[in-house]
Amino acid sequence: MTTLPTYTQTGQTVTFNFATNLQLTVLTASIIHLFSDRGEPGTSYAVEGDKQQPTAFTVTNQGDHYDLTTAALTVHLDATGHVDVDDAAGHPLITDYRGKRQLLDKGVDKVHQRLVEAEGHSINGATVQGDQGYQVIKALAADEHLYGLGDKPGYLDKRGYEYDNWNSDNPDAHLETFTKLYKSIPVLLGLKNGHPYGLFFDNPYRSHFDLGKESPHYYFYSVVAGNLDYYILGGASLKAVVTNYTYLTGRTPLPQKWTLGYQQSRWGYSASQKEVQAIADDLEQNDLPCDAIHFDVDYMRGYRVFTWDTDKYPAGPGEFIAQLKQRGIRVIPIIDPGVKQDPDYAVYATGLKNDYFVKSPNGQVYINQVWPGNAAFPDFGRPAVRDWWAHNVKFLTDLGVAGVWNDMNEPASFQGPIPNDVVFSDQDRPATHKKMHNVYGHNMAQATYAGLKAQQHRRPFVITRAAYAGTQKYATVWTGDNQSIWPHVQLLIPQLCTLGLSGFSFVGTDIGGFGADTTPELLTRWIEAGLFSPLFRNHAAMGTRHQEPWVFGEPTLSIYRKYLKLRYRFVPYLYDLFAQETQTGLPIMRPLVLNDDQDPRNREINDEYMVGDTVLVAPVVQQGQTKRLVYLPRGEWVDFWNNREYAGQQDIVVDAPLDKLPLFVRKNTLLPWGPAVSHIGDQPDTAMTFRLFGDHGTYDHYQDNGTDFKYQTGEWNGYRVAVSHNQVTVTLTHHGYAAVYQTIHVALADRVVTLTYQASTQTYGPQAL
Ligand code: MIG
Repeated sequence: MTTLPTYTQTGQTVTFNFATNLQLTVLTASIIHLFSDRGEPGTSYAVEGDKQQPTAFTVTNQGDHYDLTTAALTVHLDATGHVDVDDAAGHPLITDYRGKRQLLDKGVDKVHQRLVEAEGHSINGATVQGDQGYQVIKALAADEHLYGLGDKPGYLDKRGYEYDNWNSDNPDAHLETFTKLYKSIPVLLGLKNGHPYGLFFDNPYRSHFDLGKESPHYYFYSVVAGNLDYYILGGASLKAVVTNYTYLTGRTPLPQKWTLGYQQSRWGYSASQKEVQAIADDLEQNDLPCDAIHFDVDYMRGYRVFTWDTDKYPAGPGEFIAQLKQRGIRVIPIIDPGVKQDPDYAVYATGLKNDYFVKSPNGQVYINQVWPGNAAFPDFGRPAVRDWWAHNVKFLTDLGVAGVWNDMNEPASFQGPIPNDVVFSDQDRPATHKKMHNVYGHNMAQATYAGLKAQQHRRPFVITRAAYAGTQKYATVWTGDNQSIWPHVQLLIPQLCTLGLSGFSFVGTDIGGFGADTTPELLTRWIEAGLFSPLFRNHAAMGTRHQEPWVFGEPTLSIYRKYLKLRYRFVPYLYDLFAQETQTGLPIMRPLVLNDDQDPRNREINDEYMVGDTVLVAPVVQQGQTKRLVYLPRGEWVDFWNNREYAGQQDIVVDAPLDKLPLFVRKNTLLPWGPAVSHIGDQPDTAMTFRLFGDHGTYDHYQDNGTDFKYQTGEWNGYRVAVSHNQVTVTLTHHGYAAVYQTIHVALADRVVTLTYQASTQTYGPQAL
């Protein structure tokens, strides 16, 4: 029998003396870091700052293994280095698989395999490990569900599929056959026999997950290089696991309130002032609320980033942006990483002079092609390059833009992929594209965030396509180039919910579909299905059929308008959820399983989602369907449209004609009900309405100026609204923001009760019923 290794303990780190040392660091009772140094220098891009909290734990020798025990987890480590994790009650969560992998038999012999692979097809998706890689194999229970991994397309439960982490821009229709997309977020959430846990593999190199596809007995993670570096996450519920994961990798900061409004986009609008003007006019004339128009690559001078083609903007871009702003419309321009190779172009010349671009191994600036033709790629891993980029953002903020949309930052390239050995920096150390690829978009987003923050003193609005774990601290994400096909309106539910489980709360898809031609019915169902996606943007590719809300006439226009107006009613609720999210990491759009992981029915629902804890959305995602089955989770439910009440834990059939999004509210819920506005201004609201669903309810509402960081020094108000059988009360639970609501309306089933603010006592008199 192998004997147990000795160990040393320094603070909360225990180092076990194997041939290659294995370190366990207790960060909190529910977060344990497992690390084995395989010679890779550098620090994490996902985890910033010291996350260790003073935590009690014990290490005990159990004869054939050690137990490292905290209040929430026990890690068993045996003499051969196997790691098994139980929760505090002794339920196994994570168990090393002791057997050998059994490669999937795909019915191909060696000769054919070589032929097929020579044509570029992959037979066995498993990462080729090379001599620097390793794999981690964990046992699967018969009853085990696996969630997470960011934007991977497919279903909520990822068990039975395989995935790769290598940020990729692939224009084909994203379906469950895809193993990779734009983002690499190597976090798994599991429910093993109903017991929740998480595993976060913090290694940016190309990695692969096989989640019980190769075998029903195990799942594995493999990676081409880097240290063994992962986090064991516990928690009494999936919610607690998400809270722990976002404690570790960070949370989406509170956004500006207007960013929750509707946004209109199409690749091509920004080719001229006239075209954008026409869109703004149409929005207004058609009574469609809207907060932003996005400017795709066409506004630039020959696709040169941080330039504006002033010939196409007779008013001048600054003046035009100001005019739109006056009409309530903000401008979000796109910025790609590729800098046009043009010695007469200042951004390129400066980057070249200061050595800010990535280089071929021979020392020459590496050039590939993107929109501007030949282009150089900023070395975003370096702090100095991020600072430079942040400073470049000033060109746009000086013109008055409201945010920046980062695209192509996988990084994508038109002239073949960037070779692995191109020299990219890892902070100030030379590294390779192989290592830095998956964090390129992350670092670009961070630079953009820093630039906006420094110049605007507002909460930065950055949208990014590529991301790594932790990018949620800097950017909103969208799911890239979907298509106008029914499978993509279906996909938005599990995909956005999965991003939420993976730490990304501010997410959205291109409503109507980016590629291909939409249909009136598809567009209508999309605005319904995506109604609560925090990023709420209609976007389409140049060359596709137009899909602005008015182009199909009636009834599309009226239905679309009805849902835009409904969205604005829900904005204060969404904003409250964001305020909570900054404390809990819990996403806005949630799969049912996140709110209740103990109801087995919730564990595989792909066509319903929840907004916070109280709103249930069951969109129609099939062409031609006008009725659908809805599973109502535990509790009691009120049909939003007709107040009919239902008991939970049953399936009901609901009518869903084209103009109806099936929507339910948990019985006895109060919700804030925003004003009917066409734009979300920076002016404070003087009144707020709350709507009661059911007979009684309590609600905590958050208010601040919706724009800057003053809330962090206490400039916010908290309100507790309560409706009981005999009275309505509103309590100002925190008063730090001067613009307190003067009036509060509470809409009950049969009447509206109004309370007025008494400045002298800072109270709202209770109202007897
Ligand atoms: O190669 O800028 O995903 O939203 O409209 C395409 C043009 C580049 C891809 C983005 C899309 C954007 C488009 N871009």
